[in-house]
Amino acid sequence: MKPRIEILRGDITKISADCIVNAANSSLMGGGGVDGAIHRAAGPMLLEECKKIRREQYPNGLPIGRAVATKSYGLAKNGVKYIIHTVGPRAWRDNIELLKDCYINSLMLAEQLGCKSIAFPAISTGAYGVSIEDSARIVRSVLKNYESGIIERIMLVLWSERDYEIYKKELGDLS
Ligand code: AR6
Repeated sequence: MKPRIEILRGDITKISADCIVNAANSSLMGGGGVDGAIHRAAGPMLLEECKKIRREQYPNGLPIGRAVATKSYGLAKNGVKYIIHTVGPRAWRDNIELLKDCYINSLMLAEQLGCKSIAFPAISTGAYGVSIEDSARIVRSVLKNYESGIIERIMLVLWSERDYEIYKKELGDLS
């Protein structure tokens, strides 16, 4: 089954979905941008769970392209069950095609968790410097043939009007 793809403008911490994806860094200790917004909305228990993941699973940090899930804490009020944390590539030093892995591994993890809906921010397009055009192209390559027995809705949440317009132009035919 092909999931419904929705392109939305707004704040991912206000979205209702079974899981939302965080554009984290490999330390998993929080930061600015969407990561900061998610940690603020979820509350301090999220950082505690991230510290445990670092200790028990990723002492050297979460590698680029990989994904891990935590509970949603304060975001449960939106109906969010899980937060999936993934680390995007940095435009100035990594292969930006690794962004594909962020989306694929987040989708696979969401399926394993039984999520019917998932919301993504435009990973790597803020502090990590990937252009929104490259992001739209890479997300398109992942989603155009994506099918799932579990995920029914994929939301792509863009913060700025410009990013939203570019996604609409590049991915609108999939939605
Ligand atoms: N909802 C949806 N999208 C948002 C929100 C929000 N509340 N806030 C920002 N964006 P960034 P990155 C957009 O910088 O490039 C952090 O410090 C933003 O406009 O959050 O992957 C981490 O800790 C942009 O389009 O993530 C890492 O150190 C997109 O989200 C580093 O930044 C991603 O921007 C990760 O950088």
